[in-house]
Amino acid sequence: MISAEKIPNNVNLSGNKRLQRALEHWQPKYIQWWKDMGPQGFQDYHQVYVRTAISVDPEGWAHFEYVKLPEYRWGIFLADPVHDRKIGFGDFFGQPVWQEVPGEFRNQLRRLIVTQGDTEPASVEQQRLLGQRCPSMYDLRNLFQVNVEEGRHLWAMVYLLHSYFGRDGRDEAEELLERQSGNRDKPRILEAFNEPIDNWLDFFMFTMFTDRDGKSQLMSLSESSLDPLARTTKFMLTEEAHHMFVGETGIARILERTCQLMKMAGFSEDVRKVGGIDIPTIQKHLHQWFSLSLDLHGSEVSSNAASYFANGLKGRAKEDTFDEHIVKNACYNMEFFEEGKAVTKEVLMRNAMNEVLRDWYVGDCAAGVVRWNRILESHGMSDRLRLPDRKFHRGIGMYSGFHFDPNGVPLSKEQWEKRSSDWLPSSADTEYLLSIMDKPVYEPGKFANYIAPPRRGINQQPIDFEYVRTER
Ligand code: BYC
Repeated sequence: MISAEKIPNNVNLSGNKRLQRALEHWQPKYIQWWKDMGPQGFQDYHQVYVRTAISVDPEGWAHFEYVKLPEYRWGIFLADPVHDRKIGFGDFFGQPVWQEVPGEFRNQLRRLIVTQGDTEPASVEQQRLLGQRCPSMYDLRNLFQVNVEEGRHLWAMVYLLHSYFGRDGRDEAEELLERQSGNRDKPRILEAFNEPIDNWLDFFMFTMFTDRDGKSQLMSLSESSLDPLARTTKFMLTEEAHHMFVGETGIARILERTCQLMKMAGFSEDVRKVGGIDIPTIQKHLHQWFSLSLDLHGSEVSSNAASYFANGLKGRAKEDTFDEHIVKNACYNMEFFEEGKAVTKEVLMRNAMNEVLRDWYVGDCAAGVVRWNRILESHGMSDRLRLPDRKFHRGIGMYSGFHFDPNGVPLSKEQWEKRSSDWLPSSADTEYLLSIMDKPVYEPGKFANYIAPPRRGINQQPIDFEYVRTER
């Protein structure tokens, strides 16, 4: 039975028979999907110290308890309404926001919501084997926290589909559980969500860079004229922040440990000899996940993006910080690549909205890399991590048919094939990473050799707290 106890919510679920009926049908399929495709080996006998959102106020969304993963209370929450909210951009600027889906934008909105929704279960699927290679109980708990919240983000999108898109929405909600990350016949919609994540370096890079695309996309959807979409995505952002924390501090702790091991090994030694992760390998994984996440912002010149903006469906991150919100005639200077050369041309700003959001995203990533480099600096290391040029290793958009090195220098196909394993993880790198992660560390307070402990525990608990306990 569907109840507010089982499904914490602030959408008056108990008074909404239509939504209850739709969820009663969908929820058992979701639980089955979670058991089949969620964290493997941690469904039946483990209790995890996780945060559950039970309301949107500061105390409510950070409620901690031990939970068996399939019994997590996936809830439905919208950020508080803004009184008298008006459309903040596009052709309908200044008009009241919509509480229902306008018929003419139904397909576009459904597509945006489905695309967003598809990424959430995809990431859980990508990460389902990681628990068996965890570097500590603290990290294991963080992985599961991220996983259950991605599950909740799927619920958030399914709530919108069930409430505002009738039969089509219900069908889409089912399909969200049918596509599978990496499946040849029914893959997930966006490319980065079909890539395997089988080691923890990939996981931390993913939560740093790909979850940050989640942040930029959710920020732009939280500007939407469809008020329930805006309020749903706004609340999702509070949870997204923790995911990026997991990624950023995960890499920071690996860097910390790498520096310690380098010193122990006498600086010139290969840190792999003492079981650490060398900086070139970290840089390669950064290249991989940053470039895949750049792709997630779509093509540089996009009529889809122009139309989303014009119709008020998807705005810019922090739309209210811009001076002008209609953006009809403004232009964007974009770097094209023609006949082997970079050429700057003006593009109508509305058509460049994917690139505008990508600019915001690159800035946010760059700030994180500066923080990582402070760790290297504090250990007296001369190595630095850096973001590659945005033309590097692109699979979507106008650079995708060409090859560039991490500095953005054009390369022939042959040059690229010769050198790409210097810049992107090779099978030997993956093999090495799996070799140092082959045994999970389940003892409270113990950490794998390649990663330093965190500065503090979760929810003011000690670092050696039993974050995941086993039922016998
Ligand atoms: N892979 O004009 P274009 C998150 C398709 S992450 C494959 O370039 P548009 C999370 C596109 O569909 C955030 N295909 O693209 C993070 C289109 O197809 P059609 C997820 C791609 O529409 C971690 C064609 O190429 N949220 O939350 O402007 C863990 C040309 O379209 C890709 C969203 O994405 C790709 N990467 O923009 C968990 C927000 N990129 O029309 C969760 C919703 C493009 O030719 N989505 N294509 O059939 C959107 O706003 C837009 O769909 C996109 C693409 C920004 C993704």
